[in-house]
Amino acid sequence: MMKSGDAQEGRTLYRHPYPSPGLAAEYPFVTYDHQRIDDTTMRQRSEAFQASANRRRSVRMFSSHPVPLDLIESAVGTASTAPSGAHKQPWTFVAVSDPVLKSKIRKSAEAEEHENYLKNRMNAEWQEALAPLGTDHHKEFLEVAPWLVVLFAQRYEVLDDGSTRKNYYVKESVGMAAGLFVAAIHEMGLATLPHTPSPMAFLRTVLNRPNHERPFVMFPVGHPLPGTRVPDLARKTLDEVLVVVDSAEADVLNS
Ligand code: IYR
Repeated sequence: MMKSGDAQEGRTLYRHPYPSPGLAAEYPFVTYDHQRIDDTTMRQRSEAFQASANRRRSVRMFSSHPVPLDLIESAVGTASTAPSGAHKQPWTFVAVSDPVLKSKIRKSAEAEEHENYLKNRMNAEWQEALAPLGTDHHKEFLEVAPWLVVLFAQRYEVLDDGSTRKNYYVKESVGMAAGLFVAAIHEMGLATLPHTPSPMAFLRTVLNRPNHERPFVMFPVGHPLPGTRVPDLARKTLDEVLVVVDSAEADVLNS
Protein backbone atom coordinates (compact mmCIF):
# COMPACT_ATOMS: atom_id res chain seq x y z
CA MET A 1 0.00 0.00 0.00
CA MET A 2 1.42 3.36 -0.99
CA LYS A 3 1.08 5.98 1.71
CA SER A 4 -0.28 9.38 0.68
CA GLY A 5 3.06 10.98 1.66
CA ASP A 6 4.82 8.87 -0.95
CA ALA A 7 2.26 9.80 -3.57
CA GLN A 8 2.89 13.44 -2.70
CA GLU A 9 6.67 12.90 -3.08
CA GLY A 10 6.10 11.51 -6.55
CA ARG A 11 4.14 14.57 -7.57
CA THR A 12 6.78 17.01 -6.38
CA LEU A 13 9.84 15.13 -7.72
CA TYR A 14 8.57 14.32 -11.18
CA ARG A 15 6.99 16.57 -13.75
CA HIS A 16 6.92 13.63 -16.17
CA PRO A 17 5.55 10.71 -14.21
CA TYR A 18 6.00 7.17 -15.46
CA PRO A 19 3.85 5.78 -16.88
CA SER A 20 2.23 8.78 -18.46
CA PRO A 21 -1.59 8.60 -18.53
CA GLY A 22 -1.43 8.01 -22.29
CA LEU A 23 1.02 5.12 -21.91
CA ALA A 24 -1.02 3.55 -19.10
CA ALA A 25 -4.11 3.73 -21.30
CA GLU A 26 -2.35 1.87 -24.12
CA TYR A 27 -0.27 -0.77 -22.27
CA PRO A 28 -0.88 -2.71 -19.06
CA PHE A 29 0.89 -1.53 -15.90
CA VAL A 30 0.82 -2.89 -12.35
CA THR A 31 2.10 -1.47 -9.11
CA TYR A 32 5.59 -2.71 -8.33
CA ASP A 33 5.45 -5.30 -5.56
CA HIS A 34 7.97 -3.83 -3.16
CA GLN A 35 8.22 -3.49 0.59
CA ARG A 36 10.38 -0.76 2.04
CA ILE A 37 12.98 -2.19 4.45
CA ASP A 38 14.81 -0.23 7.14
CA ASP A 39 18.55 0.47 6.76
CA THR A 40 19.58 -1.94 9.51
CA THR A 41 17.72 -4.84 7.95
CA MET A 42 19.04 -3.90 4.51
CA ARG A 43 22.58 -3.99 5.90
CA GLN A 44 22.03 -7.40 7.47
CA ARG A 45 20.61 -8.84 4.27
CA SER A 46 23.28 -7.26 2.11
CA GLU A 47 26.14 -8.44 4.30
CA ALA A 48 24.77 -11.98 4.43
CA PHE A 49 24.45 -12.00 0.64
CA GLN A 50 27.95 -10.62 0.15
CA ALA A 51 29.46 -13.11 2.62
CA SER A 52 27.81 -15.93 0.72
CA ALA A 53 28.86 -14.55 -2.68
CA ASN A 54 32.40 -14.17 -1.41
CA ARG A 55 32.57 -17.89 -0.59
CA ARG A 56 31.86 -18.78 -4.22
CA ARG A 57 34.71 -20.22 -6.20
CA SER A 58 34.98 -21.58 -9.70
CA VAL A 59 35.58 -25.28 -9.30
CA ARG A 60 37.32 -27.63 -11.74
CA MET A 61 36.91 -30.94 -9.95
CA PHE A 62 33.30 -32.05 -9.70
CA SER A 63 31.77 -35.07 -8.04
CA SER A 64 29.74 -37.32 -10.32
CA HIS A 65 27.01 -37.43 -7.65
CA PRO A 66 23.68 -36.84 -9.42
CA VAL A 67 21.87 -33.52 -9.09
CA PRO A 68 18.07 -33.53 -9.54
CA LEU A 69 16.75 -31.71 -12.61
CA ASP A 70 14.46 -29.47 -10.56
CA LEU A 71 17.52 -27.74 -9.05
CA ILE A 72 18.82 -26.94 -12.53
CA GLU A 73 15.36 -25.74 -13.51
CA SER A 74 15.27 -23.49 -10.48
CA ALA A 75 18.66 -21.94 -11.31
CA VAL A 76 17.62 -21.35 -14.91
CA GLY A 77 14.36 -19.84 -13.65
CA THR A 78 16.38 -17.41 -11.53
CA ALA A 79 18.78 -16.65 -14.39
CA SER A 80 15.86 -15.90 -16.66
CA THR A 81 14.73 -13.09 -14.33
CA ALA A 82 17.73 -11.08 -15.55
CA PRO A 83 17.04 -7.68 -17.06
CA SER A 84 17.34 -7.71 -20.85
CA GLY A 85 17.26 -5.22 -23.72
CA ALA A 86 13.60 -4.39 -24.49
CA HIS A 87 12.70 -7.35 -22.24
CA LYS A 88 13.50 -9.74 -25.08
CA GLN A 89 15.14 -12.34 -22.79
CA PRO A 90 17.41 -13.40 -25.67
CA TRP A 91 18.71 -16.61 -24.12
CA THR A 92 18.30 -20.38 -24.28
CA PHE A 93 19.73 -22.69 -21.63
CA VAL A 94 20.37 -26.28 -22.73
CA ALA A 95 20.85 -28.64 -19.79
CA VAL A 96 22.66 -31.85 -20.74
CA SER A 97 22.94 -34.91 -18.49
CA ASP A 98 23.23 -37.55 -21.21
CA PRO A 99 26.67 -39.21 -20.91
CA VAL A 100 27.05 -39.73 -24.66
CA LEU A 101 26.43 -36.06 -25.42
CA LYS A 102 28.64 -34.94 -22.54
CA SER A 103 31.41 -37.14 -23.90
CA LYS A 104 31.00 -35.66 -27.40
CA ILE A 105 31.16 -32.15 -25.97
CA ARG A 106 34.25 -33.00 -23.95
CA LYS A 107 36.02 -34.44 -27.00
CA SER A 108 35.26 -31.37 -29.15
CA ALA A 109 36.20 -28.94 -26.38
CA GLU A 110 39.48 -30.74 -25.73
CA ALA A 111 40.31 -30.78 -29.44
CA GLU A 112 39.89 -26.99 -29.62
CA GLU A 113 41.77 -26.41 -26.37
CA HIS A 114 44.59 -28.68 -27.57
CA GLU A 115 45.13 -26.20 -30.40
CA ASN A 116 44.88 -23.27 -27.98
CA TYR A 117 47.36 -24.53 -25.42
CA LEU A 118 49.74 -26.70 -27.41
CA LYS A 119 49.69 -25.10 -30.86
CA ASN A 120 49.96 -21.57 -29.52
CA ARG A 121 46.51 -20.33 -30.50
CA MET A 122 46.68 -18.44 -27.17
CA ASN A 123 49.61 -16.04 -27.22
CA ALA A 124 52.33 -15.90 -24.54
CA GLU A 125 50.69 -13.02 -22.65
CA TRP A 126 47.43 -14.96 -22.39
CA GLN A 127 49.16 -18.16 -21.29
CA GLU A 128 51.08 -16.18 -18.69
CA ALA A 129 47.82 -14.75 -17.30
CA LEU A 130 46.44 -18.27 -16.99
CA ALA A 131 49.56 -19.78 -15.40
CA PRO A 132 48.41 -19.32 -11.75
CA LEU A 133 45.12 -21.07 -12.59
CA GLY A 134 46.96 -23.98 -14.17
CA THR A 135 44.30 -24.61 -16.78
CA ASP A 136 45.17 -26.88 -19.67
CA HIS A 137 43.49 -28.74 -22.52
CA HIS A 138 42.18 -31.54 -20.29
CA LYS A 139 38.48 -31.00 -19.63
CA GLU A 140 37.45 -34.17 -17.79
CA PHE A 141 34.97 -32.22 -15.69
CA LEU A 142 32.79 -31.91 -18.79
CA GLU A 143 32.08 -35.62 -18.53
CA VAL A 144 32.20 -36.05 -14.76
CA ALA A 145 29.86 -33.25 -13.67
CA PRO A 146 26.26 -34.50 -13.68
CA TRP A 147 25.05 -31.51 -15.72
CA LEU A 148 26.41 -29.35 -18.49
CA VAL A 149 24.31 -26.25 -18.94
CA VAL A 150 25.05 -24.49 -22.22
CA LEU A 151 23.87 -20.90 -22.50
CA PHE A 152 23.03 -19.71 -26.01
CA ALA A 153 22.51 -16.08 -27.03
CA GLN A 154 19.69 -15.42 -29.48
CA ARG A 155 21.05 -13.00 -32.03
CA TYR A 156 17.49 -12.27 -33.13
CA GLU A 157 14.01 -13.54 -32.42
CA VAL A 158 12.14 -15.87 -34.78
CA LEU A 159 8.36 -15.52 -34.59
CA ASP A 160 5.88 -18.34 -35.21
CA ASP A 161 5.28 -17.12 -38.77
CA GLY A 162 9.01 -17.36 -39.46
CA SER A 163 9.58 -13.60 -39.54
CA THR A 164 12.39 -12.18 -37.45
CA ARG A 165 12.74 -9.36 -34.92
CA LYS A 166 15.92 -7.76 -33.67
CA ASN A 167 17.18 -8.39 -30.17
CA TYR A 168 19.00 -5.59 -28.37
CA TYR A 169 22.06 -5.55 -26.13
CA VAL A 170 22.26 -9.31 -26.48
CA LYS A 171 25.68 -9.79 -24.87
CA GLU A 172 24.88 -7.50 -21.96
CA SER A 173 21.56 -9.28 -21.37
CA VAL A 174 22.95 -12.80 -21.64
CA GLY A 175 25.91 -11.80 -19.45
CA MET A 176 23.54 -10.70 -16.71
CA ALA A 177 21.55 -13.95 -17.01
CA ALA A 178 24.82 -15.88 -16.73
CA GLY A 179 25.73 -13.98 -13.55
CA LEU A 180 22.39 -14.75 -11.97
CA PHE A 181 22.76 -18.42 -12.94
CA VAL A 182 26.16 -18.60 -11.23
CA ALA A 183 24.73 -16.92 -8.12
CA ALA A 184 21.70 -19.25 -8.02
CA ILE A 185 23.87 -22.37 -8.35
CA HIS A 186 26.14 -21.16 -5.58
CA GLU A 187 23.29 -20.14 -3.30
CA MET A 188 21.72 -23.61 -3.47
CA GLY A 189 25.04 -25.17 -2.47
CA LEU A 190 26.26 -26.46 -5.82
CA ALA A 191 29.30 -25.39 -7.80
CA THR A 192 29.99 -24.40 -11.38
CA LEU A 193 32.69 -23.10 -13.68
CA PRO A 194 31.97 -20.66 -16.48
CA HIS A 195 33.69 -22.47 -19.31
CA THR A 196 34.28 -21.08 -22.79
CA PRO A 197 35.98 -23.61 -25.01
CA SER A 198 37.24 -21.55 -27.88
CA PRO A 199 35.96 -21.57 -30.54
CA MET A 200 32.74 -23.21 -29.36
CA ALA A 201 30.57 -23.17 -32.47
CA PHE A 202 30.53 -27.00 -32.24
CA LEU A 203 28.00 -26.70 -29.40
CA ARG A 204 25.34 -25.43 -31.79
CA THR A 205 25.82 -28.46 -34.03
CA VAL A 206 26.11 -31.05 -31.26
CA LEU A 207 23.01 -29.71 -29.50
CA ASN A 208 21.11 -29.07 -32.74
CA ARG A 209 20.31 -25.44 -31.98
CA PRO A 210 18.92 -23.09 -34.66
CA ASN A 211 21.13 -20.78 -36.65
CA HIS A 212 20.15 -17.62 -34.76
CA GLU A 213 21.53 -19.05 -31.50
CA ARG A 214 25.20 -18.64 -30.63
CA PRO A 215 26.90 -20.46 -27.74
CA PHE A 216 27.82 -17.87 -25.11
CA VAL A 217 29.24 -19.84 -22.18
CA MET A 218 28.79 -23.30 -20.71
CA PHE A 219 28.51 -24.37 -17.10
CA PRO A 220 29.43 -27.78 -15.74
CA VAL A 221 27.26 -28.03 -12.61
CA GLY A 222 27.49 -30.41 -9.68
CA HIS A 223 28.78 -30.90 -6.17
CA PRO A 224 32.45 -30.08 -5.87
CA LEU A 225 34.64 -33.16 -5.46
CA PRO A 226 35.17 -33.36 -1.67
CA GLY A 227 38.49 -31.74 -0.79
CA THR A 228 38.78 -30.04 -4.17
CA ARG A 229 41.45 -27.36 -4.33
CA VAL A 230 41.18 -23.92 -5.90
CA PRO A 231 43.82 -21.28 -6.56
CA ASP A 232 44.47 -19.15 -3.47
CA LEU A 233 43.25 -15.93 -5.06
CA ALA A 234 42.29 -12.68 -3.38
CA ARG A 235 39.53 -10.46 -4.68
CA LYS A 236 40.11 -6.79 -5.41
CA THR A 237 39.31 -4.50 -2.49
CA LEU A 238 36.40 -2.11 -2.65
CA ASP A 239 38.90 0.75 -3.06
CA GLU A 240 40.16 -0.87 -6.23
CA VAL A 241 36.76 -1.36 -7.81
CA LEU A 242 34.61 1.50 -6.54
CA VAL A 243 34.87 5.22 -7.23
CA VAL A 244 32.39 7.35 -5.31
CA VAL A 245 31.60 10.71 -6.81
CA ASP A 246 30.16 12.83 -4.00
CA SER A 247 29.86 16.61 -4.12
CA ALA A 248 33.47 17.20 -3.01
CA GLU A 249 34.69 14.82 -5.70
CA ALA A 250 32.41 16.41 -8.28
CA ASP A 251 33.84 19.87 -7.45
CA VAL A 252 37.26 18.55 -8.46
CA LEU A 253 35.85 17.04 -11.65
CA ASN A 254 34.06 20.24 -12.56
CA SER A 255 36.93 22.62 -11.79
N1 IYR B 1 39.13 -21.46 -22.81
C1 IYR B 1 40.37 -21.99 -22.30
C2 IYR B 1 41.28 -20.97 -21.78
C3 IYR B 1 40.87 -20.17 -20.61
C4 IYR B 1 40.77 -18.81 -20.74
C5 IYR B 1 40.49 -18.01 -19.68
I1 IYR B 1 40.46 -16.03 -19.97
C6 IYR B 1 40.29 -18.59 -18.41
O1 IYR B 1 40.01 -17.78 -17.31
C7 IYR B 1 40.40 -19.94 -18.25
C8 IYR B 1 40.70 -20.74 -19.36
C9 IYR B 1 40.09 -23.08 -21.26
O2 IYR B 1 38.93 -23.28 -20.91
O3 IYR B 1 41.01 -23.74 -20.81
